[in-house]
Amino acid sequence: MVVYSSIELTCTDGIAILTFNRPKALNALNTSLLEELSHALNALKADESIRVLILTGAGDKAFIAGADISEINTLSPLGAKQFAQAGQEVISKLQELAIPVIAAVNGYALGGGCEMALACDFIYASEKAVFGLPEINLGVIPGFGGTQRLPRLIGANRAKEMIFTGKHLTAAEAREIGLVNKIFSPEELVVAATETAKLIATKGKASLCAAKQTINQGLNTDLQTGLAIERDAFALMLASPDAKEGTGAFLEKRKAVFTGGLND
Ligand code: DAK
Repeated sequence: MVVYSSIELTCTDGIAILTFNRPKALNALNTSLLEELSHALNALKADESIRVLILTGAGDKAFIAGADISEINTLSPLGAKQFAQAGQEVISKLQELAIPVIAAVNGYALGGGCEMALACDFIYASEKAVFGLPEINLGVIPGFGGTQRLPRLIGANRAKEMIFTGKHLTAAEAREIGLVNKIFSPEELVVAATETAKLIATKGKASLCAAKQTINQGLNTDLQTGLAIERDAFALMLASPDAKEGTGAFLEKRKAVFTGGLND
């Protein structure tokens, strides 16, 4: 069991909860946190038993209040490039994780924190959540994928308004524009995310991962290519042990029990 200092990782019944754990700095992203996150994502990728990941923040104020300003303030141009590369790599690694990932945003999700949530498959928020890309106030622009993932999710016009103004959005405003799926009280947030994760974890791991990959690949291509990707993935899934179990269980009028892994 690896002991981390800037994150916490717990795994129960196939559900991993990764908590950003620098509450005194509102869980701001520094190099050490990014390195630990990268390590944890590698470990989760290698663990066949993990079916869903939830990300959340320690304390009651923040998911992640952005990149650690005290660290980026000291960076040389080369250091900034290395920091950007580390951040982009780890956030891409998160987005490319085969299993579903839910962001449970419990407070400030600003800058790199908002971008971290955007790399998850969907976002649940507490009533206290605040979203924003305030980089423009620092004289820079989003550097961890915000200029690319936000417009894909909420549309270019709304993304431009958020990025040009740097304004904060409440949880309700974020839900209205499709950034957030659902809102809960702070106490219920992780419980609700875990309930959804448990439901997802009852599905076949291979078909979950194929659905995620197909949606993500399709978003970056034209409809015809996307449909071709879907056809191939569908055919592959139909040949899987989980498809035999799922269709067999329906015909036998019983509940399906999916035990297949990604290598079956
Ligand atoms: N970094 C470091 N420390 C932070 C922080 C941050 N982002 N945000 C908050 N803190 C610290 C505060 O300094 C304070 O520490 P102490 O003074 O207690 O030691 C503590 O957390 C509590 O914060 P406040 O006292 O400010 O709390 P308030 O409730 O008054 O305000 C706030 C909360 C979230 C509105 C405020 O803290 C705030 O505006 N924080 C900064 C938000 C922000 O601008 N975040 C950065 C966005 S820019 C790059 C790629 C990507 C990025 C950078 C580079 N490369 C291409 C190189 C990403 C950039 C960003 O994320």
